[in-house]
Amino acid sequence: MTTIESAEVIVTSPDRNFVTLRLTTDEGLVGLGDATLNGRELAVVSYLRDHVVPLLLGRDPHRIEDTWQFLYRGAYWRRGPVTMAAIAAVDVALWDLKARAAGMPLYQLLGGASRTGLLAYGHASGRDLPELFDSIRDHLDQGYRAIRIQTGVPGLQTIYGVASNARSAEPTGAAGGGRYDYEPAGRGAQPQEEDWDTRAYLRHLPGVFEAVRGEFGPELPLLHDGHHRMTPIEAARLGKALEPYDLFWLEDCTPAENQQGLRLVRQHTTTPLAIGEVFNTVWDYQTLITEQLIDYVRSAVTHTGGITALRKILDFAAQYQIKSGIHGPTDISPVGMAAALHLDLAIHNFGIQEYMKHGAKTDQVFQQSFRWEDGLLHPGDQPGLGVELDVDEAGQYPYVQAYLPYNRLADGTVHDW
Ligand code: EZ4
Ligand code: CO
Repeated sequence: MTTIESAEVIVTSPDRNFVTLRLTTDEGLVGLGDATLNGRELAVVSYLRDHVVPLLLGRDPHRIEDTWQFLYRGAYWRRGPVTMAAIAAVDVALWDLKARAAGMPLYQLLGGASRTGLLAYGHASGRDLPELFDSIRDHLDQGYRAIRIQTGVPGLQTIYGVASNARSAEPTGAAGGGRYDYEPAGRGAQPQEEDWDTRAYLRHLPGVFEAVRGEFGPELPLLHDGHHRMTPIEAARLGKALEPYDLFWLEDCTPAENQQGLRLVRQHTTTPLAIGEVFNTVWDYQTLITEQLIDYVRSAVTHTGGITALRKILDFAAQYQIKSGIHGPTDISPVGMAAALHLDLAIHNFGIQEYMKHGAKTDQVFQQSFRWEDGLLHPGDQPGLGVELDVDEAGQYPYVQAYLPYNRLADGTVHDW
């Protein structure tokens, strides 16, 4: 029997922090898993190094389902982002290893390709309309066929999703400070404070979409991320106001820990809804899926227990005509992104994939084999995930403390970010 001989947790910060699990078998087979949890990276490092790695050594790497159940049920303490990110890293590394052993790209082991390529959306943003239009054109030139729209709001200084509002002294911009790429984490010892005003946002946003449709026409799929800032009734109002602009989806319109809150939104609007990037198990979706309160599942492979678990969530969602919209910001490493692309290609109920380019240094640390073809993404045909980690290069970039920002209202109250 092949056994896992070593399990290394590799932390690197080329353009931003990434945590990678590398498993090696006694026969020299390797598997990589992404364990990055933005702003809480070292908690997952400790979970893996101190509590999981000792359990992996000597195990049969081919028993993926059994290892998942062992780590999930064996811990006794279930769910939560740290636990599920750690389990995901092991799960993805085992799938990578198995596919490399089979000499096949991972999507073949998941059932083979269900399509020729993957519709992906990029992040356009601007403080005002001219800047936003430039950013949309830039993304169209890069080949994107679907675009997320985030803009500044008059009266607010800094706002989620707008790249040109560089907050940190040393911007960690995804493309090395590139103008349009939004990197939410700021390096430094304290999180950056942003300001928020829901009424100003609700007044401003419909006009932005009207202008974008006026300039770019009716066909281009447009998305928007509300980033958990509205109450259900505010979200309902926004969804209704955006109906004339035919959004592909409105994301995280309200925090969804209380899944029943989405009933209220759904009663009022036909704008498609996407939720789930902060979720980590199928139980976070139970009401949302069975009552068909959402249209897209937003989980990342890396934050939901890996390919084994997300595949099950998406198969469950498929019975309710709900599709995938896998999370893919820069805080998903190239390893986690590759895992998403293989899963996307294989499942039937694929919807869209979020895709942001990583920085140049990141691309040197992680050699990737995915490709763009006619505006569609494809994970490539290398055995496994198709990603190699250059450990020497990774070692050039030690961990740098970084946090996600947080919000305050005008009167100083902390608000959801
Ligand atoms: O803010 O991944 O849809 N994408 C997002 C992201 C999240 C970050 C947090 O780490 O909402 O930009
Ligand atoms: Co989001």
